[in-house]
Amino acid sequence: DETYDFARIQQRWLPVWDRIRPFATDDETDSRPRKYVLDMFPYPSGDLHMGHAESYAYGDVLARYWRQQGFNVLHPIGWDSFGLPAENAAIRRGIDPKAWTLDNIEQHKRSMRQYATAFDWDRILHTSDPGYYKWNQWLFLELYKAGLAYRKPSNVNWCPKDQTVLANEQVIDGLCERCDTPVVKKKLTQWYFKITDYADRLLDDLNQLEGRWPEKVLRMQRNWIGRSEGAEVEFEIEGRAARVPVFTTRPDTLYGATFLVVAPDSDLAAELAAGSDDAAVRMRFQDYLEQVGRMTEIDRQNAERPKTGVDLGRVAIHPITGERLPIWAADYVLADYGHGAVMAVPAHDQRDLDFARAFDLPIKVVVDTNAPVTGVMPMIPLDDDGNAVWPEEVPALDPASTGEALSGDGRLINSGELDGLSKTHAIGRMIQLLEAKGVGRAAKTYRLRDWLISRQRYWGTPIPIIHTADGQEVPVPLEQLPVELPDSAGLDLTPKGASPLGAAEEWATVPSPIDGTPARRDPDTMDTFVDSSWYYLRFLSPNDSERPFDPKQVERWAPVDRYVGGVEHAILHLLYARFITKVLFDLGHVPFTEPFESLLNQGMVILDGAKMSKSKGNLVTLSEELEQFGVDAVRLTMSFAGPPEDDIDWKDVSPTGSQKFLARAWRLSKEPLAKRGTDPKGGDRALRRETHRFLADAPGLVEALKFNVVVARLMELTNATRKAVDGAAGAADPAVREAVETIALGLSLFAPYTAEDMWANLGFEPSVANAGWRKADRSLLVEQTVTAVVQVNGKVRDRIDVAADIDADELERLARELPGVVRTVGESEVRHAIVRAPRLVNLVV
Ligand code: ANZ
Repeated sequence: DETYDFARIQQRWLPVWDRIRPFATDDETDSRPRKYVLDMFPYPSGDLHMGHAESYAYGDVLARYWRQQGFNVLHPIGWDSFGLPAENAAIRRGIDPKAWTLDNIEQHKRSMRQYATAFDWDRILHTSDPGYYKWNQWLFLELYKAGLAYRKPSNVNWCPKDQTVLANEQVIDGLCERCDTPVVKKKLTQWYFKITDYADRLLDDLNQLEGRWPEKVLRMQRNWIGRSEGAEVEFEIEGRAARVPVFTTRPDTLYGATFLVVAPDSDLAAELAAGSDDAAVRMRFQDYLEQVGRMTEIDRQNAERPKTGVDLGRVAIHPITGERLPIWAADYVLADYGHGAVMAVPAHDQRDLDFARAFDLPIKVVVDTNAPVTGVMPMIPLDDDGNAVWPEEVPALDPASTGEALSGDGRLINSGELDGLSKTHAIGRMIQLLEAKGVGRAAKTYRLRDWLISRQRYWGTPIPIIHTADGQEVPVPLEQLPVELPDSAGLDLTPKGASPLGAAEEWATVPSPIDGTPARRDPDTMDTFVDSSWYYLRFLSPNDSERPFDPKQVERWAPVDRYVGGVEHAILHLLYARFITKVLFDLGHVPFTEPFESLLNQGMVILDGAKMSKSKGNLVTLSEELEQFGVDAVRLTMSFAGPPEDDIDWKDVSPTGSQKFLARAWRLSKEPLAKRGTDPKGGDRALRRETHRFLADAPGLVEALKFNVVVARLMELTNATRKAVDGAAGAADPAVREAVETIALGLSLFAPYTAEDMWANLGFEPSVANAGWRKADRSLLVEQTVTAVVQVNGKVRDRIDVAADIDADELERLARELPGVVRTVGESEVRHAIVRAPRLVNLVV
């Protein structure tokens, strides 16, 4: 049959691959160099969609490429199968989350197999498997023992609709990331991982990833960690024993501090208000606190909003001047940043200025922002004729009337010993002064918060802690892990603000590991980001029941060479995985500190410039595309669309075009070609050059992630081959066979079914995926060639086409291998070689 029929080809090769398992990774006996290519594992909800198809196409190009290059490649897949999607779906349909999850995993597996993903099917895992989450619990206990897991009561982000706590990272513009409900604050006792201990390392180590991770991701991580450098300044409070610290990035402006502001929802505000003699103050504070509690995070951080606040009727003492400063509570100060309190410098900070103007508080200028800071003249703007345009007048240093804070650099004024210094010098000097007086020091603060891992939901890893009747928390002994989830039957999973596990009486009641008296299991489950923070290690020994990962295999494979996935994980997942890797390093479990050597974030598949979604009704369904165009055409289209990090508008691409190209390539394999193994040397030279150019260029292009260029080059090679077949060379020219074999090898990265079928047509055994890349013959790459004459003892014995710029050594080497030369020289020894590159070689024997 001479027509390209993708459905028939798919049917033909799937069972063969099932049998020969081309992507099983044998690591015990294999001494080839290794590559670990990892696709972010999916949530098993619904069938695969266009986004998966794109991402897996790219991961596969890389995995298949390294295989062809002779590497032992690990390319595993699993499912991130705990979490709200499963639980919510289960609640809506009244079925067991476990059954629902397993069904979805089966569906995914079928679709991935059909999509011909190059996964090692012997290493699959899913995180809701007790054999997996046992090790989440182990990990939790490792952190707990190291003092990195702790419980504290705190104001947490609460989604009133999902009835669950959210990490800061899951609150997007004040809304729940899942359901867009405004998030409110709620006081709860929760488990945290102390990621803030690692803030500096998480930030500084990003420098190592420069050039290997997308710049955008590095920037997002840096902003998320948000290191600010400045000072901690302590203020004495009248009627309070301990001083109150504030964090400031501008200690140089301390002389301009005219009041303090504390976050209303901080413990300090409550304490200060309670300590006021004035009952009216106490009442006003209570009212204000309630008002603030009703507000969403978005409102609160909106700088445009009129400032609100209450005077707490308390007095702070300025640490340098001894002035008495009023203390206010206001919601523009956040309870969980810095120390939850600020020294307000209204002349130089806009928020403080707005507040001071609203409540008529003093404003004191301490930096002359008109004064030049360097010895050099300030830049004077020039007009079109090049004449200096002198400012009409120097702007007034009067923020009280202009309403504009003077935030720029300048020279210090009204600041005692700091007068005349620039901002930078004044910051250094002030820190010295504070340190000398023992009332402050250089300090850093971070936007990063500790990682809240408690969830009041059923479908997650139970936290392996037991609470005794007398209030102690006791780790579940290792030999009792996993703490398995109780059956969901009979449990009410609908969110109520407390974990459904607490109601599983039989499960929750256990004897205390200390003395056997009745105790209770912690009812919360872990954030699923714990599961995905280390899964890349589990793939190395997924069935090991003795330990989370085998150190020998870790040594062999980890860290991941190439991680492929969506930019939506740029912050949360990657930050947590980096953190956990550093913890595991510190605890001696892994020998490296970064999990992912390089990262590829693919763009989105969109339609008509818009994100696809069910609700918008602009969904392109993967299964329908596959049905219509075939797996290979869809995969090829993804790779051909453009650089992988760009979005693909499915309106602008042509799976039909891809399909036509594949048919053209495939038909070449059906031509009456030269016999397998025919030496291509005498074949059509122009075509051979095209073939070897492709072989030479494709590896660099794949490694630079220019998949689309590789596909374009394959199209060119296909056209050139067709021309040779239909032209003077003819199908039987050995250069044609060489070209078609090369096309099949190249296509094996992008269109595995077509490539396999071509390979079979060419007379080879499956699988083309493991055939091995061919080395380009360099001598064919240059356009300019000359024919060199090769003599033995002065008699012409052979001729060879070589590059015009070939060097003498190379020419001699090639000459010695020529059949005519080998025949003549026989066993004799070449005593002398006269080489005149590029035209003549004379061997003297
Ligand atoms: C005095 C001052 C003077 C400030 C000045 C700025 C300019 P970043 O850069 O984001 O770290 N701040 C400190 N803790 C705060 C909190 N819990 N809530 C709201 N604001 C807080 O910002 C650091 C600055 O933000 C600090 O420096 C403090 O105001 C304020 F001319 O102190 B500054």
